[in-house]
Amino acid sequence: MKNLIFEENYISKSLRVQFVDYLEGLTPLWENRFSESNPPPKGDQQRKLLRPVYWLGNWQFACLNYYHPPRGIDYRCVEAEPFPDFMQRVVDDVENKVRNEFSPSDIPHKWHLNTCLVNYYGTEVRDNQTIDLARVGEHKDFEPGPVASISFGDRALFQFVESSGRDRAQKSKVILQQWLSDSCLQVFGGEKFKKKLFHRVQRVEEKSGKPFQVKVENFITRRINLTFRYVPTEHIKPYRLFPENLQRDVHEYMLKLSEKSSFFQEQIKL
Ligand SMILES: O=C(O)CCC(=O)C(=O)O
Repeated sequence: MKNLIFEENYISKSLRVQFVDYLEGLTPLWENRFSESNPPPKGDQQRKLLRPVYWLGNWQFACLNYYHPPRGIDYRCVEAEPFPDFMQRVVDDVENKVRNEFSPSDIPHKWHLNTCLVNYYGTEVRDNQTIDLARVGEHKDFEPGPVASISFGDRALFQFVESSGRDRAQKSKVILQQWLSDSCLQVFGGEKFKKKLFHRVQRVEEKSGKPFQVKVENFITRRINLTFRYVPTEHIKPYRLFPENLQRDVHEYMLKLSEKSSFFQEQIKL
């Protein structure tokens, strides 16, 4: 049984049009890492994330410190918009693949892909200069079970690595790498790829010359990646049930989202 799937051209041309229309229509947020209730630790400072993001299913705001079991589970996941129908059908197909191909011991009880992080990769334009921000440092995804990723746009060099930890003098060891191309599917799970190894995006090519029409000021998007994950539903709560200080921390973001989304307009009516 496997715990890694890679399929090129998984998304058909007509489905791709639906995805791109939908993704270009979203208004991603460029979040700050910290907030009033969660200030930067000593020696660190407030900063923007490396890229704009959008979440479906639940929004894991960076300043709420993301979903991080076993301890970081309460008040991390704010209920967000459901997947649109066309996307849910793709997700159903991916889940079937996983159930057919992965070992049952690598699929948690009740696992289903109910969360999606959309990452927008590209270049920031600041003071007439361009700054390439198209990468992700090594990390693990802590949501339980397999994670499925779908990519659009320029190719990205994705690597599974054995981390060198805090020893910056030493490089992490690349165990497996894969170019993630437009419309491909990648799924990873299990002890090795999900639990033991870290993963990262080393770089994104700049070849297609066809940036996406995404509504983020001063940012040119050349790749969009969606990662589908599972968060146990009892750990997802509507905004109105969050403690007041945490509501305050994310209120500006909720307001911004509600400008374009009737779902978030309802959520902020306390
Ligand atoms: O962009 C990608 O291919 C991977 C993104 C990723 O590592 C993540 O969202 O955790």
